[in-house]
Amino acid sequence: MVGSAIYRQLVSKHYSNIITKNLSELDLTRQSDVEEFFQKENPGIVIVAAAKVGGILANDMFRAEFIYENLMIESNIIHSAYKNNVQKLIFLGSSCIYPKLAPQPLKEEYLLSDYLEFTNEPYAIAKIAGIKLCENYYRQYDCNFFSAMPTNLYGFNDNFNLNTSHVLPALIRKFHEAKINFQQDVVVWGTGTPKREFLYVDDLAEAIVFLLEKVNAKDLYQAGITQINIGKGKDLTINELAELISEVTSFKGKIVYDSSKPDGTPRKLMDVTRINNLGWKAKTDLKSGIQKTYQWYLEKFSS
Ligand code: GFB
Repeated sequence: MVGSAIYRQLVSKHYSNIITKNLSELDLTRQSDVEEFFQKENPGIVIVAAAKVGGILANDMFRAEFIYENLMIESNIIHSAYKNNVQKLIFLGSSCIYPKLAPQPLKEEYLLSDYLEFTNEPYAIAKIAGIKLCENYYRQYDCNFFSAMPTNLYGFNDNFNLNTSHVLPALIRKFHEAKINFQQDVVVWGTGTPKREFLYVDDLAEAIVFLLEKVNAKDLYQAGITQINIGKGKDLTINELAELISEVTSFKGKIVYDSSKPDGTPRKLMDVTRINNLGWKAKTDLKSGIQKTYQWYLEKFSS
């Protein structure tokens, strides 16, 4: 989802020589394959969007895979980027790197100030290691490598598998299927009270190209931070999200909560003052982003 959105954004801004690889072409967990790829292609700029990702249940169930694969992917890419003199590298993570009970909104400075949330601790630890790789390759080798942390994302090419997806695509699918199958209710996990912030993936792609063009590693590290937040600066409860998706999909039944499923972090609202002050702001409002994503889902999956 993220890689293809960044690709679309680069193409729309007339960038050329864009190299992309999917998993079947290059397994980023294999060190020698990654080394060979860098030697052959010799990229000038690297954007690390590749990662093992998933929703709250996938993070909790596949804990070993989430920490192992993400550590391997980022270590292999960042070290090869250093060895091949890459001019700029942007590493992407997630808002779950911040402590579970950090003050809100989440400022960049709150990294490593307290304990992480249990369900996504393996993923968060791997992503924090990626941030620290970039920081320390800058400190020791002067590499122009830095990290950007998007909030929860959604949009075209999202994962709609109900066991592994994030909440927003899961609810689009659940409400749509409930409507076409004339079901009376839709089951939403947890209590509905946690708050989340959602960013449309094409807005994220625009932010990444903005950072690519305007920001360098030293700007962050000299300001005393190691990663820059990307978000909308607005959140809502899972209950409010469910009501909005129910409206967009025209589902007329009831919403039921399954409190046997985890809530995860109570709230993770990004403080986006820094990126806003640099001159970037998210454009897409949540309702129209959900409408576009639902339309894409219908074209892709609905007969
Ligand atoms: O999006 P989500 O899976 O991940 O869940 P996180 C967000 C909230 O939505 C949780 C609730 O409180 C879920 O219990 N929820 C309600 C649902 N219904 C559903 C449903 O049908 N499916 C899903 N998936 N959730 C992930 C992290 O956390 O967010 C990752 O685990 C990463 O590491 C990612 O940071 C962005 O927002 O809780």
